[in-house]
Amino acid sequence: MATLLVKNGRVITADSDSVCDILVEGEIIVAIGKNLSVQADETIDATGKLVMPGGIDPHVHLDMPFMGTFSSDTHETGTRAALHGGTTTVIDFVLQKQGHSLREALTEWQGRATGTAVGDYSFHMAVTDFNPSTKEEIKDMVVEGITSFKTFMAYKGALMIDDAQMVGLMQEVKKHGGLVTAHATNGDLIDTLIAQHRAAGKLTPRYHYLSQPEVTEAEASGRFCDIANYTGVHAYIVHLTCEGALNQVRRATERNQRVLVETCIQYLLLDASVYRDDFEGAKWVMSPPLREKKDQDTLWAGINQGLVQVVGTDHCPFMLEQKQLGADDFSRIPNGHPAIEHRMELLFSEGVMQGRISPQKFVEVTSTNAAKIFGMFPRKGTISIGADADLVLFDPKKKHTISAETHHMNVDYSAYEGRELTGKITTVLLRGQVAVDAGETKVERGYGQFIRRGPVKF
Ligand code: DUC
Ligand code: ZN
Ligand code: ZN
Ligand code: ZN
Repeated sequence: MATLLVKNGRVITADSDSVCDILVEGEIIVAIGKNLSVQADETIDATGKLVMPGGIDPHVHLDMPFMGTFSSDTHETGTRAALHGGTTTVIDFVLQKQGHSLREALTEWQGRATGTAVGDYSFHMAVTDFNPSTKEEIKDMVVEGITSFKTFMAYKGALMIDDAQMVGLMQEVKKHGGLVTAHATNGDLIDTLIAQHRAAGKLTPRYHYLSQPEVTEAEASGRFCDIANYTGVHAYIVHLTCEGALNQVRRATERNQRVLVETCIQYLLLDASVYRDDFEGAKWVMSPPLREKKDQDTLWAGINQGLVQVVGTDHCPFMLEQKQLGADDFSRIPNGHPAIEHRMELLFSEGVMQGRISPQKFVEVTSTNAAKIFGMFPRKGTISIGADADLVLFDPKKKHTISAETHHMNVDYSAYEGRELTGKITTVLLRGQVAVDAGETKVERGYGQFIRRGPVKF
């Protein structure tokens, strides 16, 4: 089997930081040590670079039917862009159609991703209609390696489940050792505010934001924690954005409950000042919306306090023409923004280089914690003997600027246009193959594999 030696890099994992060599054989790491005296088929000199585990983005929506259109990155373009940004594994959401089975939805998503994904991927199952027949399918999904079940507490009529379904789902998932995750916002409250704004002729992107105030998220987050506590299931809140919601998680810890929390890069770096009465703000129309400076401070602190374990993206890109579906009505703007490619470099530059988080915390929240929570550890999420050789080589000094002109995502704008970053990914390995080097993709469509997952190990 072919061997590859990554020499002399500063190797950073969630629990170590030292200059050493990594020997890869085939897809797997087989040795780690200082000055390994081996003759490999290929050697990469990583002197002066950081070498970190390939990123895991556990929150992406690729080729997803949503709000009358499809998110614009396919499994091919989305995973390729992810690789350019050091993310070697993504977890995408399969959406059950209400009135239909989980199996049908899974088959549909497998049809889109199999043989097209460039990077590794897995699926969460979004249960949008929990009933006696879907209840029977939960164990089948676990057998398929799909151990996390997503719920929407909003988007009534399309995706939302009620509390009765929530409790039933949690009880069933608990039996099979799985995890229940939630888009935790109060759908009824949001729908009421949207209707009030529309009735008053308030139709610009700013009213998207004003229809989802902090209370809509804090209330649902608290309710989700409470029901999860009652059932005892492993629980995880996706894209948590604000102080009010994180305080509900903090409250849960006071009764010795642990609720796992993901935030997304945009909630750390961008704020609600982008929502004005012109249409430009549509670029950042997402749910939940961007929040305030005080919420950013809460989230950075939450990461260092261990209350926030994961930084994902909720990558859900739409072309500007698709955003135009809501030109006359904010409630029809497809929700979502593109970020899959820049999560790691943004977090490194704004987090590590600005002294807000340590390099090891960076590895935890971009990779290791997601691998543990979503049942892929230690195959993914670390640099250890026997793990997949998913490695990111990072030049911490190199400066560059984000632009839609140069990104790889299939979307015609950047949510971070013109932002200057310090630190650039130079080489990415996925299962022992050089997947990206000096800005060029080195693996083909179809190289990405479906990753079967096990129970929570966090
Ligand atoms: N929020 C978004 O912004 N897009 C996709 C789905 C979601 O919950
Ligand atoms: Zn059907
Ligand atoms: Zn969501
Ligand atoms: Zn999402």
